[in-house]
Amino acid sequence: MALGFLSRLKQGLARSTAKISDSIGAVFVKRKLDDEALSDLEDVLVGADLGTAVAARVVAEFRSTRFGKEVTDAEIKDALATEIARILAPVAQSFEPDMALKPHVVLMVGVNGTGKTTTIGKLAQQYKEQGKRTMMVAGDTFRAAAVEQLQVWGQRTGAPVVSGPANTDPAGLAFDALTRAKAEGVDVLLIDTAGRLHNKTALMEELRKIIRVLKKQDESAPHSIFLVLDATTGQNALNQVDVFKEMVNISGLIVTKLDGSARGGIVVALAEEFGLPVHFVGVGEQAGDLRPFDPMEYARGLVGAA
Ligand SMILES: Nc1nc2c(ncn2[C@@H]2O[C@H](COP(=O)(O)OP(=O)(O)OP(=O)(O)O)[C@@H](O)[C@H]2O)c(=O)[nH]1
Ligand SMILES: [Mg+2]
Repeated sequence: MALGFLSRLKQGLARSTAKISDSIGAVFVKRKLDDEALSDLEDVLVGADLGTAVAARVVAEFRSTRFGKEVTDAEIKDALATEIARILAPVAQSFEPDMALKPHVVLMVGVNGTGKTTTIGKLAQQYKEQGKRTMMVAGDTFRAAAVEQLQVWGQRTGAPVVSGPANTDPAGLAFDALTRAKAEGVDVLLIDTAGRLHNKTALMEELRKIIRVLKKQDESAPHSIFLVLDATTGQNALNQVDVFKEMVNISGLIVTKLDGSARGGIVVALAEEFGLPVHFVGVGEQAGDLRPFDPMEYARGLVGAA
């Protein structure tokens, strides 16, 4: 049976929730919010990957509004969810392709294994269900398996996959795909890229070349560049944003594998540090497990607020 929107996210976040919720439960069994309790709370938040800046701010907020009062763990969770949702609200921007562009060109970038190819497949599936026409580009021409992986999604969704022989220039592939997408009236062109090349400079050159070549045909392309981050890497995701921001103009983030991780708090740290839009979160391997990002729902799910 298909799980509803909320239960799916909740189930996905279960590990993060248990970690935060249990720690708060242990710290706040009806007690006064004093220095020691606040310090314990800060430890819980840092331990849950929210980042030291967020943890300090949340604790300062609690100090100014509730210091010396008796609090229950439920009250703490409620207040915490509200605080976290406030941090997340500005970055929670759902993504809708601009149907007037024909095609809206999306470049998917990120370190290897974060979920770029899977995310492209999930998006193709969702767009198919919405009656949008999608085309995928197997821009990771390094690995044969990468092309096959995309072709599986192509078969599932009926969306054409543009690919070339091994080691084809991905920029040329992207250029040809854009020509074809325009001719065929495609709504969304999803371009996959390699996560790993021999070094950072090579990867940067490759990504920049894809962008340069797309612009020859359409000055405004790519219209979106999504950086895909794997939540299980925790704080390392912050470094990846730094690295990729130097290479290309990231328009938004997608955070995957929240289901396999106790590090859902990383989304809060990302929001605080970069303020980049978070368009989707991945909570599983099925197409339906790529969810738009709702700040209050996420915050309540994360801390285990009822
Ligand atoms: N549990 C879980 N697994 C995911 C999620 N997103 C992707 N995966 C899995 O993560 C693995 C890597 O995903 P890929 O899509 O191949 O990652 P990639 O970024 O394309 O990797 P490279 O092509 O090697 O750069 C696959 O086994 C996916 O099924 C998610 O949200 N949850
Ligand atoms: Mg891939």
